[in-house]
Amino acid sequence: MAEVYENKLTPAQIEELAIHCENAELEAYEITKITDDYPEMTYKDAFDIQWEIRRRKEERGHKIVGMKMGLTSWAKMAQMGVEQPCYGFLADYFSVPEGGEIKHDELIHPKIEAELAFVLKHELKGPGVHIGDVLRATDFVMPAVEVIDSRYKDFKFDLKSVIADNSSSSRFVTGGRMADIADVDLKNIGVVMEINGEVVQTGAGAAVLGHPAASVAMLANMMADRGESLPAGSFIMIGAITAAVQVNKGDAFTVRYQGLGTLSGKFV
Ligand code: 0L1
Ligand code: MG
Repeated sequence: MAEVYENKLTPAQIEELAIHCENAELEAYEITKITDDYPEMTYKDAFDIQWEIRRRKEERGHKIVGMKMGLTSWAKMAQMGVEQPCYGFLADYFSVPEGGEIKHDELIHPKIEAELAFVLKHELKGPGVHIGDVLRATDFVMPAVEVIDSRYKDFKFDLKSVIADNSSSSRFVTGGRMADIADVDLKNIGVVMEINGEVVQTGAGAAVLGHPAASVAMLANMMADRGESLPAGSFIMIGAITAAVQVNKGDAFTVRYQGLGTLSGKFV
């Protein structure tokens, strides 16, 4: 796709849009989707904006502690009206301890998603990475819950706007039991999400691109478009197994993962 390699925005516009999207994240206010004002922008522009946000955070001393895939289920792509998955990065301050509190006021309109995370023991470098490569390179898998918080008003966006907004990344919780992939039936693993003690979502691993490892392979191949790879030790969230569920101040959640324990947290 030529749009992955071409810019229509200038470096100054990319920097300005990175500041625009990042300020909305840091100060928790809504913006309209940026393609409304820049309809000509390409996928390359969108990823350049995301990578500029990442550079700005690193410049301020933050560490990038992982990557996430988003929109990896066909149901979610259809629901959000987009045509392919996307990726984003995870900064150190996105991480919330297991059982911890998430400050609702720091976010705009958060939703939670039940996910899994892969941790690599070998580098994955695309193009051409497939599920077999991912399984061979995986050290262990573990449960993860993502808190997404699109900066766009009413979660109304298109794929380019989402990519520029770091794929709605905001917080994540991980923990539970780490497991060797040989001990987990990744396609069939069941998850049950409860909010305030009520079951609100259930799902199975295959909801993510047919197999959770396919999501990691896709990430490695997408990053190869920029000459980037996933080094050994990378922490990668694969995208939602369940639909995203809106959460309010005071809500407590528990996500049960078949054979891998539970993750919980509270919005305060
Ligand atoms: O799947 C996800 O992690 C969400 C990606 C961005 C789209 C959204 O905010 O729903
Ligand atoms: Mg997600």
